[in-house]
Amino acid sequence: MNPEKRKAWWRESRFGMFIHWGIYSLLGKGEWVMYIDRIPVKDYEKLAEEFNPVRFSADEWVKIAKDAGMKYIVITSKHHDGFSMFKTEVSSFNIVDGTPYGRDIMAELSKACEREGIKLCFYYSHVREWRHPHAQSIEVLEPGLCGNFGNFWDYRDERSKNLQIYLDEFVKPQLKELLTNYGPIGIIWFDTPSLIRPEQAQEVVELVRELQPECLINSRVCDNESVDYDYLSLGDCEIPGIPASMDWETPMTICSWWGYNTQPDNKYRSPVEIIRQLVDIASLGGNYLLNVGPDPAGVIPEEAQALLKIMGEWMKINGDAIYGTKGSPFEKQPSWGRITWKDKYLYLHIYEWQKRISLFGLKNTVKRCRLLLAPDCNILFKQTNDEAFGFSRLEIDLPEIEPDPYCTVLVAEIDGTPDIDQTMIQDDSGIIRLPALQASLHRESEDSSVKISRSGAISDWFYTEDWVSWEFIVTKPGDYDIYLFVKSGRGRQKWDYGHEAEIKINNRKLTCTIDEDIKDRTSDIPLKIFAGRISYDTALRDKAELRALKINRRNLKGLQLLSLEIIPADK
Ligand code: JFZ
Repeated sequence: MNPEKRKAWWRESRFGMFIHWGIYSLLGKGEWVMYIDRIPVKDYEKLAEEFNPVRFSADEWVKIAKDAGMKYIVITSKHHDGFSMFKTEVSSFNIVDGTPYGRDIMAELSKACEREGIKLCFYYSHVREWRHPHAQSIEVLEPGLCGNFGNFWDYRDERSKNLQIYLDEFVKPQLKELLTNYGPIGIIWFDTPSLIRPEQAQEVVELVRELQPECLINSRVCDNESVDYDYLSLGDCEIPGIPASMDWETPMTICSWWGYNTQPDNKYRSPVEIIRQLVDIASLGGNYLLNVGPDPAGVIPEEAQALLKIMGEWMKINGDAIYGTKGSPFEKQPSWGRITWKDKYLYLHIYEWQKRISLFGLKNTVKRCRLLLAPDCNILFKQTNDEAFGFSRLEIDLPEIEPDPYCTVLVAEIDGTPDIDQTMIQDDSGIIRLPALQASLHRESEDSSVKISRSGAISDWFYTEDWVSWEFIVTKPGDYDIYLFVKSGRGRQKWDYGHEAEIKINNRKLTCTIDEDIKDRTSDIPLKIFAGRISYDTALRDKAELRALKINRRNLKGLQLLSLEIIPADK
């Protein structure tokens, strides 16, 4: 099966529902409760005797997903607790044989999804499990540091665990059932591969390919790149800082937890947050898999339903700007919002409504512009070419209407595939943001490993021989303050600081120290380091060169630069 063909429906979908549901919902403390409370298997399995979700309705869940604009559903068929949410011959610890409910919800979901044209997909925890004595537990967290995320309270002797037994006796027979008994499956969404060996994982992949060649497999099947998969699952709730060159998906919670949680600290996201997450991710070329955690009765919590209803209302008007689109053709996102595109249409997702927006570097001719929420509204725009610097500018006058409270989409029809001059030009905000992603990396150390990480920061910058530079156009003379934005640690995550930097810009040389009182730093908000003030007397092309005079790397993080910013002194 051609991987491109296999992924076509998934790329078109862009937006799916994740569902974490299991007997753990009875305790209202999320899907890790068995591990966190070290509940012995013999006690945990008693939960199944209480599980009777009489209010479950497959039709209702599928309608909620479809009305929200979601095109696929990934539901936990078996999570780390080892309870199977489907009829299985492998273990009686399952929803049909092991609970008073006795119904196979996956069979009901399969029929409802088929009726409504929604792809049914299964999450499956194939390595980490707390019930089976041979499931994996030790995990390598980083060089020299391991974590034990298996059941070490019932099964203390790690040496007696044999993952192959678990894979052969439990996992593979269950995958056969999941890929035989429920019709066409869109994805097997593997999770937490821990220490499964590549050859073991490849056998699992081959089994899926053999049973359903069109079924997608995500990257969490194995941590080793040699094993075949179809797309990258980012870290939980991870939104990258860079457009990815491969297919990827962000799994996102709609509140603080994946599984049903009644704790007071469980907070739901806002409508603007989830809508802009969807747009941010689509503008980077990814899929958004938004999770709900149904309660023990089988009901999706009201707060989640309310958010999904708002999302659906937005998608009804703006879905064209998401489905089947590609990430922004502009390397630099505009200050007013995000961009997606498909065919001959650029979709301008406007977060900050204003009188006029500009777009620089578009070489295409724009034929017409219209608002998705008001297609008949006449939109005035003009395209000019700057004589001095030769860059093109599209200016669009935004009408005096009530914009969408979350994101207003304007579609610009152009004369073909986007053709962009990626030169960095000062935009209407006056700020010139030079992202690491668009820097020229000068790797002049023979041990250089400097690169751009998924977060969009320069990473592995350990040697002062390496340096970075940008070229850009200043259109507005004036005084500007120069800042470095540097990625730092969050909570217990370590980072490095105390670096010395030198910036050459506008024939000036500025220096600064990248430091911070580490003990107080708990958020991952970037460090904003002032380097100095410069003046531009005229519009010009300029170049910024950033060198490190000193780099600390005690935590093997080095200088993690996110951007250099040239900010009008009066801002
Ligand atoms: C795993 C599960 O442990 C969790 O319960 C949930 O199902 C989530 C979707 O997946 O948790 C992870 C897995 C991977 C990362 C973080 C949490 N990661 O790669 O950062």
